[in-house]
Amino acid sequence: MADNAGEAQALFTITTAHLDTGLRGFPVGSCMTSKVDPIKGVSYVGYPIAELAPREPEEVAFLLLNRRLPVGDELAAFGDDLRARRGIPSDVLETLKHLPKEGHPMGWLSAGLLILGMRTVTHDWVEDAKNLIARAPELCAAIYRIRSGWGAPIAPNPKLDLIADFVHMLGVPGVDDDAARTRLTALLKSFYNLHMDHGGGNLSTFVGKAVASGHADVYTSLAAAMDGLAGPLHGGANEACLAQVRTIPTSDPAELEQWVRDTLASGDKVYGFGHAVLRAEDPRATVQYELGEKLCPDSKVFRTAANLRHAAVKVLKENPKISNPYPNVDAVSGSLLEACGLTDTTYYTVLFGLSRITGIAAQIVDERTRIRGGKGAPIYRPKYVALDQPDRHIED
Ligand code: AMX
Repeated sequence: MADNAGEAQALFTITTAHLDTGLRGFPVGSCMTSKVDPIKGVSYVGYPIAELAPREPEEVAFLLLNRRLPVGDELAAFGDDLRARRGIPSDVLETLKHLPKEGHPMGWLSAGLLILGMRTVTHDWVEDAKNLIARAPELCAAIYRIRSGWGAPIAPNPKLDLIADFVHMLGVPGVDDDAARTRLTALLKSFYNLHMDHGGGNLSTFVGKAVASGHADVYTSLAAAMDGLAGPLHGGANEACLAQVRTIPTSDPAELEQWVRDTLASGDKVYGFGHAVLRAEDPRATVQYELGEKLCPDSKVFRTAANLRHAAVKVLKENPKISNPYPNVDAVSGSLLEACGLTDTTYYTVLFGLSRITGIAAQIVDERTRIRGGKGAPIYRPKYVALDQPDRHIED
């Protein structure tokens, strides 16, 4: 498609029935970083997500930015490049201290991105994207620490790689020995890789690219993208899922099956199951179930989520209207985060955002500097059909 985008191709027949359906499934652009297959799930530049999950996050970020894996000393050089870009001006961190504590952490993230942009923007798409990828961990860690009252922000440690440094800068109370830190780092590296990108049309990515199409800078575009991610129908679902798992009184498989039946009968959703596009278990869930067996097999909340994997599918399959009875990415991620020491669910979307910033920034770079022979996509301007607006005149 991208190679012959100039030629008209019949991808879709648009009728009035498509109005007011949230652009669901409309082909509106091309994406070079990732694609979502209903059965196989997401792949980044052709690599299945399960193969990328155990890699170093810098390697996966390099893949999205360059559309190939690093070879030779390129990974080390990219790591050094990101390291050299770290460091948030102290007055930006100072400004964060004045944000309202009752505001949701996603509001803080959006505000933080705008403030950071005001101080550090270069207006070069590639430079700003890399700077933001390098600095987002410090911003997110500072948001956690200041808003939660954990203490002053912790400065980056240039000896550490991106996510190990994030864990260092978080300084999570209770995660204070080497074993606990190693466990949280392993989890967050995987979490970061799994959440980086998910095709071009998900709400936050679409919003980020739309704002960038007006030539707003990377920071402004990513702030808008994070506003899109914040809602419970998008990035906020992991929070809702853990909240539900916490209420389940049992991890016994037979009792879980009955709990699913009772939940459906009450009209509630079984969070973490189903998907608008996928029609099989999300490979990002599969990776996380396996990781949980390694990192926290005895955690009660993880055991409940792991046993629900089978009990829920069995019951949801009995309902023919449910297109996909299988676990999605949110089925177990919250349980893992809690088991590894991050217990405040209101920050889970910030962790999702920290990772998704990388994918959206990579897609913005593609759309602004590579497509249409480097000219970039024109400003977004979809058509809204005027309804109930006949020509009228004011009578004297
Ligand atoms: N529990 C209860 N009912 C469910 C269900 C679930 N897990 N999954 C689907 N259904 C219901 C739908 O609500 C819908 O009911 P309706 O006809 O009365 O409106 C019917 O089954 C058919 O839905 P569908 O075509 O299978 O899915 P969809 O594309 O309309 O919705 C999704 C997809 C994810 C919103 C839905 O499966 C759901 O609500 N799941 C639970 C919430 C959840 O886990 N969200 C996270 C999704 C992952 C992500 O994007 N972060």
